[in-house]
Amino acid sequence: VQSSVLGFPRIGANREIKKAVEAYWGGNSDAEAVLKAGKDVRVKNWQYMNKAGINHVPSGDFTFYDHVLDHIQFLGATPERYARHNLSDLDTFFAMGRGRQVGAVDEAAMEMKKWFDSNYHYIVPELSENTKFQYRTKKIVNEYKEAKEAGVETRPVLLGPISFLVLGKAARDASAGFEPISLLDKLVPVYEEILKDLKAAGAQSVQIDEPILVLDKAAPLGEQFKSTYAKLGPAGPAVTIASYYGRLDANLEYVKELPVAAIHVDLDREPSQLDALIAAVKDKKTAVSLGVVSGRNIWKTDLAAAQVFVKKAVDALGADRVIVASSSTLLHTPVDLNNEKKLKPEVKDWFSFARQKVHEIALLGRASNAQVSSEDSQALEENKASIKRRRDFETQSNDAVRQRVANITPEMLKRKNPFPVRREAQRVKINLPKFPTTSIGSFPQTKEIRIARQQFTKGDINQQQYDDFIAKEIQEVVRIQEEIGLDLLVHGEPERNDMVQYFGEQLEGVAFTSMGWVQSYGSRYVRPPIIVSDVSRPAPMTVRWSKYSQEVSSKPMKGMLTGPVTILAWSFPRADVSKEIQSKQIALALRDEVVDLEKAGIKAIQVDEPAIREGMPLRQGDWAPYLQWAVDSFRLSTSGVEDGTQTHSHFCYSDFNDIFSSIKALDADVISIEASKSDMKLLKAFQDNDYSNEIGPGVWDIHSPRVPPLEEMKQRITDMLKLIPADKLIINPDCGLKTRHWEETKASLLNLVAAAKWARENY
Ligand code: THG
Ligand code: ZN
Repeated sequence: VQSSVLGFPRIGANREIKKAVEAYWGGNSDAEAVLKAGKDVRVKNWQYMNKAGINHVPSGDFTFYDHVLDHIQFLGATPERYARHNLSDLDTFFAMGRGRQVGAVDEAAMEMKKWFDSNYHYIVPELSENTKFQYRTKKIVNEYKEAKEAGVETRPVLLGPISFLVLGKAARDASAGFEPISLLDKLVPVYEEILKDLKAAGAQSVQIDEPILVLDKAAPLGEQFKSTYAKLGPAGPAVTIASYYGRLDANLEYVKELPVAAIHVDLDREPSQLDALIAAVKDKKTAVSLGVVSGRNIWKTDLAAAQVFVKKAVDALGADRVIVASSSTLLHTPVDLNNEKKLKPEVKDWFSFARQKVHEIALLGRASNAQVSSEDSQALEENKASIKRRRDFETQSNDAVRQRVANITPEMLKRKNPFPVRREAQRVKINLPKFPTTSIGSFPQTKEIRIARQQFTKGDINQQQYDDFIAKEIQEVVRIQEEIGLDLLVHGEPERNDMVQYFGEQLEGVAFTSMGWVQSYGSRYVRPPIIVSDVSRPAPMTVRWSKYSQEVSSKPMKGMLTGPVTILAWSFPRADVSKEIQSKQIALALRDEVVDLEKAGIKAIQVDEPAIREGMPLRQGDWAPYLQWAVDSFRLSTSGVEDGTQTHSHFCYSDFNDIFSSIKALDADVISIEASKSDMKLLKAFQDNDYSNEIGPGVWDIHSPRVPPLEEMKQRITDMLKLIPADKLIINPDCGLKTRHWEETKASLLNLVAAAKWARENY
């Protein structure tokens, strides 16, 4: 039995890569320093895994921004608008990832999309009939050689050609009906070249990731997989084809026939696929790579349970055909639990971050070969004891919370009256004008705000000083909104770091880390909260500042919360109870918060669910139960208020044509959506589906610093009114403003308010 890691976090244990690339972007260092920081992190990772005893250590998975973007570049698929500037490879790479406005060059970034059902974003390849793939840079073989020089034999990792194409999109110059997969015959020869090059450099094996194998859309691609791997299988080093994040299901029928050395499956997400896999390869020579150590969660692995899986495979296939592995790349987990100095020891004992997982995998490998040293058997005993302590804790849960979830009634999921009745009550209570203007919630997080928060965290200023600072910020944000003439105000959220972390820090049953950073995109990282037990709200979380903001304004104020589905999606969930239960526990805590806000005089409350789409199961057959509990959770959190209190929700990624009935079922009084970039197709769906509540499709794309002119906003409103009744239309930007600067924020909001005034006069 051998051991392998499919990929390791590339941010560095102390966020070295963020620091290096941001210093470079800011003009405070040079390319040499960036490249050196990259090499240092890579070498550290390789040596760490090697020393731990991992047989297949990954190389090539490192990136300064995104690994799909690396592939775009080294496969020669850099769009011409970036290639034409004759920048260095590094600068061209960053121009694609984050855009570039330097001198004569003014290029926007390429599109970014959520990676499977995770909170990671990848850069979307742009492809057309004109794409000419070539073996453009030697990143993969160079990193293999670099590892070898550092004394570590590695297994290079590539994103497979079929996943690369399927994850891409048609470029603007593609002809109508163009399908990226049609480029497969042009792409595979480049992969063959890379594999030959790797073999020449001495690589024994290579890992080719085809994560799309766990999606429904891979079902019709059997022929493409067969023809591709008929070439890649024998081209160079021994190929392990890796699926992860889900189950192969029927795709196993063709995957088992591929001429590869090994097939990897994710047994963390889908343990049930082991039997089918063993049966599928039993009469062949193919080895199985068993993803038993989670790449998606931070729980210590139950090694005894994992050993049962391994033994089953060894008994059926023989030890030389079994590999123990991480379920997926470890990219989604923080680097090192030992960096956490503030976690309670009994809680810390439950967790395992990337470095700890490496040891679990290596230990499982040795244990499966009956090569346990006395140290190893002690580690196995300790693991058993730790898992038992965790299980004991789980059963001593918060009974009151569990009772409350068990006692949820259908009435609790419903507002007191249907929307038309609520609407009249809200007209009386809030009295907003026609075409009311509002924002999505956050206002610019300035340098001053970040500094004050840092000073407070470090203890350089005390609670009183910090609170005074926040109060002053809120006053200022309120004053600016009044001056601009907005109708429904917000407090601007200066007191919040991350919209999920902020709530995680205040909820009981949720642990948070000080160094548990996980890459979200490029140099942007998040620290996901960890749900460790039953969740409840020991005290109001947002009432103080919302109430304060209402006290300093005569205009109505909107309360701002993150919804239960999103809090759960952007946290590490616990593994012992269902997501449905966890989501409903969070929903009940938020329900109390919503009611408390209402009691404090807040007349409109927004509960954001930007993650509702990405949280969907990867297989369509699994959607219905998810959507049911997701919708129920949202309704549970928002239905405790009186008719006159207006509930809002916001969705960042409004790609929800296929889940429209669920969006409708949320029954929020007002929803704001991103529509400024996508065309009016989305709004047509609202009309076609008889959506009857109020809608605010963004009139301003806040993801760019550009100030949209008044005429443009008027035109957008005119277009919207063709599909949305005048008495249902809200005027707002398409997302929160925390990443924007004040200058463009003020200018754009002034135009937005002027556009609404114009609409009132003309409609
Ligand atoms: N919070 C969480 N997940 C998210 C978002 C979020 N996923 C989707 C989307 N929003 C991702 N966007 C961002 C945008 C900015 C940052 C992270 C994710 C960011 N991070 C700071 C950094 O890396 O410097 C650290 C922030 C902090 O102090 O916590 O700016 O909004 N959970
Ligand atoms: Zn948004």
